[in-house]
Amino acid sequence: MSSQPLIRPGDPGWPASPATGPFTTDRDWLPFHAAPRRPRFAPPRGAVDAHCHVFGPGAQFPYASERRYTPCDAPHPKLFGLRDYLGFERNVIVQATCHGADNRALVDALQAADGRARGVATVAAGISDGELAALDAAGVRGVRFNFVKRLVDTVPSEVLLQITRRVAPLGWHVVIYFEAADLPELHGLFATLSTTVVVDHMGRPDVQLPVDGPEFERFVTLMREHPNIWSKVSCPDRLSKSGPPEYNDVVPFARRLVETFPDRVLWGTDWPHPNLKSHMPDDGALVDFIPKVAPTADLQRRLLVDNPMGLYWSR
Ligand code: 0GY
Repeated sequence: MSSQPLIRPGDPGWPASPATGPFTTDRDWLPFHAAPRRPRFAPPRGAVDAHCHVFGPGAQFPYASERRYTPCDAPHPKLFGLRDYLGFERNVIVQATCHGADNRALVDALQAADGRARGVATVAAGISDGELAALDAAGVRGVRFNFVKRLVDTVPSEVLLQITRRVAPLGWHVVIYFEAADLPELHGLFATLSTTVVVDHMGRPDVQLPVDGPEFERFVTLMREHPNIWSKVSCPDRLSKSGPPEYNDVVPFARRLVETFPDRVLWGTDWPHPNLKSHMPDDGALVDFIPKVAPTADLQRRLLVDNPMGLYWSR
């Protein structure tokens, strides 16, 4: 149980503070929204924010030397305060690249969550069985492989397959993050992963291309041909050209996945929204994106409750 009180939007301590410890937040870093509004859409009981992060605080959980960015601190009392404020009950916290394969901030957040958070870690090939067991005990249920070149160095496929073989017996899944343009090159690797595989942010489609055009069709076909592949219909703020607060150009892409694969989709805020350059989304507006892509109560319940509960809270 956390001894740290939650910090909600509207509380004096809510607005972002710079990285603490020996760290300096990047000069062009956009801090998370200082005053998100309450969403109009009320998530169903038991809703899960299945993609979010914790950053530091740097003084306690140092950012990794190999990181490509230094964020503002975004500690778990704020993440859990936002969870309550937006009407969610649980979080899936995804290890961010600024912490590399040092999962201590993630584990600390999981241990503070009183069973209401699960984690997706980043692990190196040399991780011991004992370390994997400790992550599992803390609530980690997956590993993340990142293929976005601005965020990480390339890891050889053999290493990723070796890690997959190590975590599969624990019942963990693999989360993959890549750009749509790189899917043809990565397709062979993804097709060989035998665990459940969850794709971040719909494989980052170019939403200026048609929703039934070759690029997005390639992704839909990947999901159709591989029933173990799921997608998060998250991050309209990263993908949209039409912009906030509606992100209308992203709606057809997310809605297509929700309607075609209703039992293999997840949704998340992506708080605290690393590396955004154009604007910082209002988290309340992001929640109001949900009924546009999952228009019925049944689809909303699967997206926000049944699917994440089955994947992350089955034991
Ligand atoms: C996201 C997206 C980004 C960053 C990371 O781990 C990360 O650093 O995932 C991004 O920069 O697109 O899902 O948070």
